[in-house]
Amino acid sequence: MKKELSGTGHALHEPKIVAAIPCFNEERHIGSVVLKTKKLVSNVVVIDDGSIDDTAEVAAEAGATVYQHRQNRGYGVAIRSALSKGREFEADVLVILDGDGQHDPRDIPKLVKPVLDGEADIVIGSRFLGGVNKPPFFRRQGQRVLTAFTNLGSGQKVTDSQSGFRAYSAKALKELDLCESGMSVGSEMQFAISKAGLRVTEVPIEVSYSGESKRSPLGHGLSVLSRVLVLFSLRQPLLLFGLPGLALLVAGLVLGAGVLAGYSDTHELAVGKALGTILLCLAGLLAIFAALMLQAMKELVRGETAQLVKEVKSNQPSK
Ligand SMILES: Nc1nc2c(ncn2[C@@H]2O[C@H](COP(=O)(O)OP(=O)(O)OP(=O)(O)O)[C@@H](O)[C@H]2O)c(=O)[nH]1
Ligand SMILES: [Mg+2]
Repeated sequence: MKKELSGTGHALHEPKIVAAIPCFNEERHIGSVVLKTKKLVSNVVVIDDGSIDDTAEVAAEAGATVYQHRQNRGYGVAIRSALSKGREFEADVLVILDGDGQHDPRDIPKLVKPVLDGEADIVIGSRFLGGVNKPPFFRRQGQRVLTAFTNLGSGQKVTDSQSGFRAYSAKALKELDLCESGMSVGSEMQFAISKAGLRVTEVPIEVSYSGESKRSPLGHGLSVLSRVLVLFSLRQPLLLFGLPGLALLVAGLVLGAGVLAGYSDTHELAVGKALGTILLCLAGLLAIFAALMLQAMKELVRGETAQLVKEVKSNQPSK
């Protein structure tokens, strides 16, 4: 199949571009997504995550290679399967896009280009970089909150941490190591990108939000946010817990000093303020304790991983 990429001008061989499409009950849209996508890439793989409709049949009929999970295992697991299919197909570039028709496959060349040009390992299709069609207002605000926390926690700044339309280089396929099984995998990827030192860039994409959302945006947002906070706390415990803990402790001590000063002047205890002091100090100390414990765990795991890597490299396990 001929690729319609142009202007990349450096490939010594025809680059192998593979598209992977995670799907859960997408029989209505997947046929047209596959038909549009296969004009632009070498192979289309549909990851059917235990759909109970005819997603797999429709996708195969349209010309995709279908890889099926026996039961629904979640979007994150489907993304991991997609990355592993990219490695299996020895893709020079793997593009992942949604199977519900919200992404426009005609944007694929735009996503693939920075990887082929050697400028990026991961290209994120951003809904917030000047595309005309943006997600509805409330979902946009939720996505902004998730992106803000993900950026702060991972130390990697992007405009759309939740986008499901991305391109990956062969290097990124080799180095990305993910564990999340739900929709928080996009955020986890940002932490993994930052850890692996991969280069990221974003390009604007168009999205179509004409249909009803399949899940409650609030429930979805909160579940992703809770996972982002867990990832954040594991990566930067001192920032997430230590700093607020210190602030609470200082506020408690300042309030306590006021209570003591008042008591020495009037010999009357301001009970409310005294209780506030105790609460603030306890909360602060607890947060600082949590930060130190998490930091110690993080360093322990890092030390053990480094030791393991050393052993594997020298192939001589220590006694
Ligand atoms: N493999 C897998 N894919 C899923 C699952 N849930 C959703 N998907 C697919 O992942 C893509 C994105 O899911 P959506 O539910 O559309 O998520 P979204 O686009 O963030 O949310 P909406 O705005 O409601 O469309 C679609 O292609 C879905 O079919 C799942 O549990 N497993
Ligand atoms: Mg969708």
